[in-house]
Amino acid sequence: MPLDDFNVIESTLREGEQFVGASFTTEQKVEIAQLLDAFGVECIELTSPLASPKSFEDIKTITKLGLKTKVLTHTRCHMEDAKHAIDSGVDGVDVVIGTSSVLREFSHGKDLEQITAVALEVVDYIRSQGLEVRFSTEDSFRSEKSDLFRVYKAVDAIGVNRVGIADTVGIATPRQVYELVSELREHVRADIEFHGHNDSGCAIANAFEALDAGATHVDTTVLGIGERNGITPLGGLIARLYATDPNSVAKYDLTLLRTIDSTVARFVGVDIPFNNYITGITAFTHKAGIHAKAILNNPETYEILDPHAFGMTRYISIAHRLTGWNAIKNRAEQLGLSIDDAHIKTITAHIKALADEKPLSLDDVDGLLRRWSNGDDA
Ligand code: HCA
Ligand code: CU
Repeated sequence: MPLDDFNVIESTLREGEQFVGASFTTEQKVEIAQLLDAFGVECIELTSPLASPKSFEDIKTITKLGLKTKVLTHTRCHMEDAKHAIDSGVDGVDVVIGTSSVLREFSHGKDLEQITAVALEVVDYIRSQGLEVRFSTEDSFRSEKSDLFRVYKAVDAIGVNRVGIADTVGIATPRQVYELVSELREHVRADIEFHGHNDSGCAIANAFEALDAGATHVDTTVLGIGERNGITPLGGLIARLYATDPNSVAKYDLTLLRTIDSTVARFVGVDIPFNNYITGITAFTHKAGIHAKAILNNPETYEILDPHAFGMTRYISIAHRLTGWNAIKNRAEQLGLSIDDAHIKTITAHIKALADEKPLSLDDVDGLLRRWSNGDDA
């Protein structure tokens, strides 16, 4: 597919609000919406207007910001919800209803006939009001495929804009996602959206497979925040797509990712994880001597993502026992010190021996290099 023609539905202001640490103020929501708009996401999804009076007011505020991105809200597949959603001024409504037997029994209590009937009524109503509408089945991967396709085909026949597949519990594997989306692609003409939770660590791979199989829209949140351990992270999806083809994400302002991640991290009271895609503190850090040497010769040896494309810089860690003389030589050059290779090798051996005794800092290494270049032997 259409890796050259996909859309991000950024749900930090809906799924992300379901993260335990999230309780955004109006000002914070506006800041997040504006950052995501500047980044270039195609759609943002906001919490249901029925969640609270403030949620309703905040949707109205955000729809009046004049953003380029489409503003969507998310509600149950319910006429009352649909009416409120339309009153809030959004461009479109994402509706969802559970189709798995466990949700049918313990959540809304409707059978498939009733689900189909209400889906048709709500989709038709939203369309009649001139808004875009998406119909999604919660917990799609624990639903009977025949049930899913029956409802999807019914709403497709009356002109739904998008159908959504939701891996609500994070159970799906990339292969299952690929197969379900491919089959659905053959049965509906509507756009296809994928929403994947990360309980078993497959959210990015699943979103990528969905796109590869013909999905047109992928849901993300900043840092992946959401219910439990969240969904496909925006930065992680971007990393995956960039690694496949940098052109596929050239439409976004990638240099904003760091500000976006750090802003949302601050608002929800967490740090950016050290190993986060692109913006984690170690994402572009190289350590072993062999890696450092190759990176210094040509960064492509060990980097599939160019840090500069994201406004980030690479860091080569040299003050440890795995260091190599090429990296130490490079550091001497950075410091403007002229030391011949034989001496650099001796200093490197010394650094390794010292690092076996105690943790070293870059200052320790710099001090050693300076002393040797002054003709001092220790
Ligand atoms: C939830 C709902 C949802 C909806 C996804 C969608 C999910 O459980 O809170 O609208 O496609 O994961 O099923 O986020
Ligand atoms: Cu979800």
